Amino acid sequence: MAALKDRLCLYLVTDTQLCAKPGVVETVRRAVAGGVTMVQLRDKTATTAQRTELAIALKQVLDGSDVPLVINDDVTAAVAADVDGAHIGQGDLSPEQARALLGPGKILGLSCETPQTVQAADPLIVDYLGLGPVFETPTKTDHAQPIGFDGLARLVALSSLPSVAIGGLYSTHVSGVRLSGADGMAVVSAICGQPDPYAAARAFDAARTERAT
Ligand code: TZP
Ligand code: MG
Repeated sequence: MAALKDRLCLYLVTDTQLCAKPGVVETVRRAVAGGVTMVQLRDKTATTAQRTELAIALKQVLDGSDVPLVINDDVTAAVAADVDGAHIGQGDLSPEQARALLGPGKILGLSCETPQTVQAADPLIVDYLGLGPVFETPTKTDHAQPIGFDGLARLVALSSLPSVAIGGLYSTHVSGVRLSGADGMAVVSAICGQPDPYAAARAFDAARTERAT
């Protein structure tokens, strides 16, 4: 698998409600064809059994690709479905507990909103950080005050770990995220809520190419 830093470039976080049409599996299939580089299965209301079943279906879609699949919150489902890893927040089980359950070869991501939590993240246990929310978002209501690009850059500078920015991000934010030093951007609404997930993913690539020329 390619370096994790590269995999974080365009990180899709699924939302079962927003993906209701055409469904999570089909949304992921189209979004990966459009350039998504990593996928997180996130469903706050599903059971472990439901997450496991959905993850197994997603694994089939991603089979043969270089796109890792991780599961949010539910390390048990990540182990049962034998996906690439898990993503946890500050209110979930500890990174040490998650790592013990996952084993050494799997990816472990950790959400951080403050300098203290970024500095506390142990690079021997955690593989990457999710930093944000950068902007206000309706997708996660229990988030801290948005940190903006300046706050994002401050958090990025505090850790040697690869990082992905999250919260209210769209293709128009590609250069802002890049300037912050984060390795990539994680999005929900910019792809899941869109009528054409393939085109929505392509828009990020186009924005990146535009910047480079
Ligand atoms: N964590 C911080 S903000 C957020 C999560 C899961 C939601 C991001 O959703 P959107 O729709 O890309 O703003
Ligand atoms: Mg969580």
